[in-house]
Amino acid sequence: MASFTTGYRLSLARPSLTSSSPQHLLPSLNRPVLSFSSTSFPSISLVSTGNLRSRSIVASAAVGPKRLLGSLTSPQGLKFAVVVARFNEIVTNLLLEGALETFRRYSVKEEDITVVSVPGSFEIPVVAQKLGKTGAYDAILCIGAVIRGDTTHYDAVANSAASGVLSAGLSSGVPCIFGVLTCDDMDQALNRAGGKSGNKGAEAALTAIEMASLCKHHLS
Ligand code: INI
Repeated sequence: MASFTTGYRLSLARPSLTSSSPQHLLPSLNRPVLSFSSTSFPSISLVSTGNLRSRSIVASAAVGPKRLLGSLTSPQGLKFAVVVARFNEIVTNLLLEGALETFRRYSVKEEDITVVSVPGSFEIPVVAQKLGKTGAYDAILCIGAVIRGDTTHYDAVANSAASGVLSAGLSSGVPCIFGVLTCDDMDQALNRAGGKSGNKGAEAALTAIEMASLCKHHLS
């Protein structure tokens, strides 16, 4: 039985389970902090008990469903494209910096990253789809900033970007990650681009690594 200070109690029946990346960088503590290096890991069942503060997750071999989880710690060989909009580039440059810094921190090599620039967020989906269909990338990270301002253009651009990025992923079969901010004003955008609300570009890069790993190592 191994105990984690997060409040998870985890019993491992086989030593092939390894703890994953730093926990503060995991998307949610409600997810088990495990990663699997190959598809040969044993079936596990996760049983959640207790309240949120003392949640207990028990993993045991040979019972229950196989769980697939992308790894943040072994990005070797994964290739990424980043499609970044120049509209509101004071914001999108910061998001891009955050994403590239995260890729660096998680040992993604520079030569495995291609950055493609487009005029605005509306143009992101078609390029993401084309990049996905080349088969050269394991995930496409889409970065933009749509800021409401005074015009109704906002809704059209924001909705098109969101549904377009979704359909680019579905039609190409390559995860297309939505790193497009949709904000009421520039202050809010800057807060989410490295200000007090963190950097959404960095968060989206983590999502890209996890999804690329999941799809390449477990779903292809
Ligand atoms: N593009 C953005 O990325 N963000 C915006 O806030 C924005 N606004 O508000 O107009 C925006 N418009 C441009 C759009 O993405 C296209 O480039 C343009 O419509 C040409 O297709």
